[in-house]
Amino acid sequence: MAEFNANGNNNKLFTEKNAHRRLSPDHQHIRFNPLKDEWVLVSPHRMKRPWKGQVEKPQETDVPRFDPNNPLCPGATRPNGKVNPDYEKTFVFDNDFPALLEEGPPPPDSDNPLFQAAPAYGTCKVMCFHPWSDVTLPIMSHDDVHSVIDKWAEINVELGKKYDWVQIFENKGAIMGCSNPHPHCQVWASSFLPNEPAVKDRTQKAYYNKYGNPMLVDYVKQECQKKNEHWLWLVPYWAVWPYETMLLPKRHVLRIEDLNDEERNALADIMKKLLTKYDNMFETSFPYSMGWHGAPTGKRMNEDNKHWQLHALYYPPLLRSATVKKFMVGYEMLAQAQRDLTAEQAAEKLRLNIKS
Ligand code: H2U
Repeated sequence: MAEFNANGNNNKLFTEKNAHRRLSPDHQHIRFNPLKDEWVLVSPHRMKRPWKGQVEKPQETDVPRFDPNNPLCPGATRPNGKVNPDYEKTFVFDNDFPALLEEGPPPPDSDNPLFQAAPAYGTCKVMCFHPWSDVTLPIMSHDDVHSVIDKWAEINVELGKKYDWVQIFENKGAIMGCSNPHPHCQVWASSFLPNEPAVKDRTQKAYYNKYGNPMLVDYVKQECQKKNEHWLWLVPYWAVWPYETMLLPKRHVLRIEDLNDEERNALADIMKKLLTKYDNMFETSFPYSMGWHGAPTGKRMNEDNKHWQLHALYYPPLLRSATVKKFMVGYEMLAQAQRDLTAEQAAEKLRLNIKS
């Protein structure tokens, strides 16, 4: 299948800059995601069809600033009897219902290729962004968002000493399975590299070995615009979710803790801007799952990881309005991901804040 237009020269990777812009915005095609080594079917003509499918409930809007019964609030007692401190910025605690534990018996060895299991150890944390339940990142102050970024970096260092992968992620909105409206994210650290980063480790390494540059650093150069000196926010060429976006440092950065203060400030700025754009898109507190991917940690910390580039991913589920979501079912489950509007159309709508 079509590969990159590579000519083998590290400094002239692509024979025609922005050739992808010549893709028809009206006709179906498949696009390659080099990070995940998979294809997405793009069918922009489907945007014309009328919507007769499921309509979701509107987002919860009347969240009280403080609810003593909300286990994420300052001073609240969690179901296990632990009392939260009266925190004023961020607050991190051990998840009371963790998916990964630090210890446990390993599964039995098996020489049968059809029945393979391996030990899995780890720890899960919950991180509250702010003491108030009625705020979200885009409406928090720049300083408070900066504190969140600093805390993300700190956790990555702390858990990265022991674990090979530290997954920082935020589920926002009930539609994304978020169980609590209080602004928070989760951190799951594991003794193993989960599937998504394992594939990205392989693809980025292969690209580096072939072209001599980190894949996403080359991608930044191709897509770069000047608005933010340190960060690039874009709908990736290979996006699957309608308004999926990626946030990339313009400099080659391996992990979140490697960001300098200027880059953290610029990140707080761009996060507030992009999340405001999301909220304005369908005039709702925009739901999404987001997370950070950077070079592995733990025993992989001292390996050669220069093929990695730090990036954040935003996967919002909405398609047409605050209440019409994209379903990843049917063809997506059985064949491959499919999207309607093109990545370029989605980017234009986000840029101009036009509803579809
Ligand atoms: P969501 O980000 O998907 O809403 O998850 C919130 C997490 O908070 C969830 O993993 C944890 C849940 O286990 N939690 C606690 O650890 N203690 C509580 O008292 C409430 C929720």
